[in-house]
Amino acid sequence: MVFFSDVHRGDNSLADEFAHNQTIFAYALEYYNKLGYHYLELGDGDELWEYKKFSLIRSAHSDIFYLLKKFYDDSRFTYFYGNHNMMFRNPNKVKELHQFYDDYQDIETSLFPGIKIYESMVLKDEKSQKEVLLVHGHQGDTTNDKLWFVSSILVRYFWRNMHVIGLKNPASPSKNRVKRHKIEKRYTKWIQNHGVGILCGHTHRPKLPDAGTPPYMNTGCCIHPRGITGIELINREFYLVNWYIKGDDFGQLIITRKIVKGPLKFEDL
Ligand SMILES: [Mn+2]
Repeated sequence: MVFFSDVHRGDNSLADEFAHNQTIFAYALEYYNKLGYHYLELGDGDELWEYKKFSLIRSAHSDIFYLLKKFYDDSRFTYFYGNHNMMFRNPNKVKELHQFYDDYQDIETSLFPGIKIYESMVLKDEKSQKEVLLVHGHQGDTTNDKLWFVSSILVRYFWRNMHVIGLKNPASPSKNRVKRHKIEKRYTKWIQNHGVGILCGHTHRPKLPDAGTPPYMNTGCCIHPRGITGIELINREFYLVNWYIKGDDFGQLIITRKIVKGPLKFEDL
């Protein structure tokens, strides 16, 4: 399995914070698809606060959706919603994911027919009986959970324009360290109260814990200035990975994958 979250796919304009990483993300998806991974996207995959219509995002990143469709058609794609794509709680809105208009062929064609949108899921290891809650993570953050509608309007009409001129929202947990720590503390408390680990996104801060500490894992995001981060689960072991562009010995740019931390065994959670 591979987990990414907070891809924030947008319209490929200057306001699209994912645009500069799309080549890296597409290459990573190709890698995971070839190796038969199941891709779980833990929320905020599509940036519906800034762009109301999913069709705009679909056509701006058609190469990415072409790859995602390969996973989906092979039952290896699971879509969770986060605060930025919470609109997909509405079954009518989900229909926008079922098909799209193919400009080249001039026809409506299927994308993710019958897709199910999840808020959360529990991943249970049969051998150790340990459990991990898969969820986006805004549930531990009031402004982004209960007040999501107000925040979404602010983002659509104010912050989107600010992004174009290079300014970021300082109150967003992804940009604010104090807020991020507060949310991380809440996750840890929840883990201790429930005896279940958490694997989420939302804060944009990647995290793989040490064995014996509270099992709080975070994928990080795909809009970082230098590459994307995610979590792989291979043979009951978790790895935190980073994909980025670097120069090789000949000065040619290559996309590369680095294990930042791990392995962390399921039984050590
Ligand atoms: Mn979020």
